[in-house]
Amino acid sequence: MTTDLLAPFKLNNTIELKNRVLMAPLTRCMADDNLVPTQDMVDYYARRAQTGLIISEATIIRPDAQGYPNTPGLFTSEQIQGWRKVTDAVHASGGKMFAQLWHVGRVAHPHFFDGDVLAPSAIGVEGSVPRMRELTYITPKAVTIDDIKGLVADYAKAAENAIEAGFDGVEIHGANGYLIDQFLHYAANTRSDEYGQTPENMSRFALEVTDAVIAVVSNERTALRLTPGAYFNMSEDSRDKAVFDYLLPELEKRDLAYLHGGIFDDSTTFDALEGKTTSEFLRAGYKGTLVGVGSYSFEAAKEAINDDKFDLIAIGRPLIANPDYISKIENGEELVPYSDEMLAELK
Ligand code: FNR
Ligand code: 8K6
Repeated sequence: MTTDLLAPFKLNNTIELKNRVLMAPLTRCMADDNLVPTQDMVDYYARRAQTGLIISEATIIRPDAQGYPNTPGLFTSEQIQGWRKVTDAVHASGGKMFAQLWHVGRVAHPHFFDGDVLAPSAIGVEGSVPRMRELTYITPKAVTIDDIKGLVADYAKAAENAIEAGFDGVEIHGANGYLIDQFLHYAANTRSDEYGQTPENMSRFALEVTDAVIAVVSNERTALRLTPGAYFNMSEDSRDKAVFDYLLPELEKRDLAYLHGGIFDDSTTFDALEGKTTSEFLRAGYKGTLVGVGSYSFEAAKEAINDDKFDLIAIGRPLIANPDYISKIENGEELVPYSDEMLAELK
């Protein structure tokens, strides 16, 4: 029997999705100057409510989490009210939505806020802020234990704000070389205390954030995105695999809503992961609900899910190009191909 991706899927006792096709989190840099979602964002997300679950664009948990212009936040009452309009519109159109909670760590730039750029260790990234090339990245400050406690508390507060804003749950952004991922990779974490050096220590921050978020919104409304293979803002280290080998069974015990791989092309294999792709590696180490992502067509996703490679699919760029992706698939209509120029406007 083949699985129908367009049939409902029960995530857990709290959340049932109307189909297995998720909208991947997609940063669009279109919030207003107070980082509040706009009416264009309300309409953009509502148009995509046919997907089983919309994952919001990465949304910063506090000012020093920002590394790109006009990325929305979830730390002021104005931002919460702005998101409320988005979630109301998505719900009115029959959809569900999680907020992706974000801190970019060392990829932050002080152009956007007052204060230090924070990271596990004082190791900078090369390069500059996209679209603002004059802003080159700086060497971050290694966080103190007090900084870490504050960060964990602020992830939990942002999760609480997300529920107040009407989201059905949250996806913690632990992927793509941002703060949580910086703790998980040797290239960015050279700490000598209980947050560094061993897989257990390097996993501590990710697990503390996850547990703090679960404590306020419940495990059934908490998801996590991870990038075991370094590919963006990060370089590979052969020791990285051991960190994820420790982390994945720990996460399995938390019975999350789902675990999500963060990758642009899931055919990419990683030497540090014994030649596995992101979804192969996560599937081997984690038995809970897994979301696959990364350059999948609907047909390829159907095949992968039927081969039990993962349970749900997240679609990113094709959903930028086709707000009506689900009905096009249902009706066998041709999709509009994605192009980078489409990022200039919220359609
Ligand atoms: C992304 N991606 C991304 N990932 C994430 O975790 N948070 C984010 O905010 C963003 N933002 C973002 C913006 C843009 C313009 C692109 C193209 C991608 C990655 C995204 O969620 C997804 O993993 C990739 O796009 C691969 O999926 P597709 O597009 O091949 O279906
Ligand atoms: C202002 C620019 C918008 C910033 C978007 C940030 C979200 C991450 C998307 C960046 C794309 C990077 C692609 C890296 C692919 C590497 C493939 C090996």
